[in-house]
Amino acid sequence: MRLAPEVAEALARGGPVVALESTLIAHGLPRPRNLEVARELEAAVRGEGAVPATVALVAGDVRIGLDAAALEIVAAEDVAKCSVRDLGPVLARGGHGATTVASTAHLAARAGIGVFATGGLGGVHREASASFDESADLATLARTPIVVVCAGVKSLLDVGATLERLESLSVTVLGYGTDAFPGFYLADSGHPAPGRADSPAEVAAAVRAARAVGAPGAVVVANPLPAGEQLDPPLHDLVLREGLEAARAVGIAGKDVTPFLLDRFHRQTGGASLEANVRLVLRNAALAARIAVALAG
Ligand code: PSU
Ligand code: MN
Repeated sequence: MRLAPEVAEALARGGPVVALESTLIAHGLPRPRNLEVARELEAAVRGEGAVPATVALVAGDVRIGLDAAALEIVAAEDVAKCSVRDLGPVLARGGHGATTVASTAHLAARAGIGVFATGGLGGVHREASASFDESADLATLARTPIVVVCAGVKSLLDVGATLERLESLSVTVLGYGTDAFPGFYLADSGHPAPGRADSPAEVAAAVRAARAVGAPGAVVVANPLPAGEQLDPPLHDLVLREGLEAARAVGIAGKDVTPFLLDRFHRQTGGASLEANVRLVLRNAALAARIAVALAG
């Protein structure tokens, strides 16, 4: 694992560090906006007094904190989407890889980082009872002690089933300033949040208490977009229904489903979903930094 000097220095003094994932950059956002957003995410973390550590595989190395050249590789090239099971083979052949929530959380925790920001978690896909398609994000969070700030789970998933699996897997889930579990592009998924916290200090207190009793997994902080900044709900529902039909019609399956539907959303909403996606990840990065500061204090 190669830690950027700034990240290594912050961890050595117990300072606040926020991990950021790279699948969101490589496969969740269109070029060239993705590179701008990657830089804006790092700036949002710095703006709240923490050090950003974007995680990726670059030429066969695990990198925790990317320099400008490495960030450009992740944003510009056709890098593989790597979950935890893909790390070994991609590293062994000296390849590049974009890390998902699962692999970013795993690697960040190993590096000693306690807080991670993303857009939306992976989860249980619709029709998973037939396809068995459930993101490795869930099982990984069950055994990875890290705080994950997200805007809920991506609305293209079965949100209710994902919340049930998070419960079975003993993953703590807190709505941030809300009793409603957020719906990624939408402020409210229609499901209640299992728990609630209203400040970074409250999140930090819950995390410390969970660690003190040996709870092994992640604490998910679900941070909603304000209602005024969400995607128009009827437009969302229409584009989602059409997108799910299109994915089925052209035979998109497995790890290609999420990038296919996100890209389709961005095109079918005239960029409105892209703007909502960018806003929510930036808000999550800033909140994650405030939580990291609270935990370090
Ligand atoms: N959040 C976003 N955009 C994304 C993702 C999250 O705003 O592209 C990525 C994350 O890396 C997550 C992955 O781990 O989607 C889930 O993919 P799958 O459903 O194939 O497990
Ligand atoms: Mn999957």
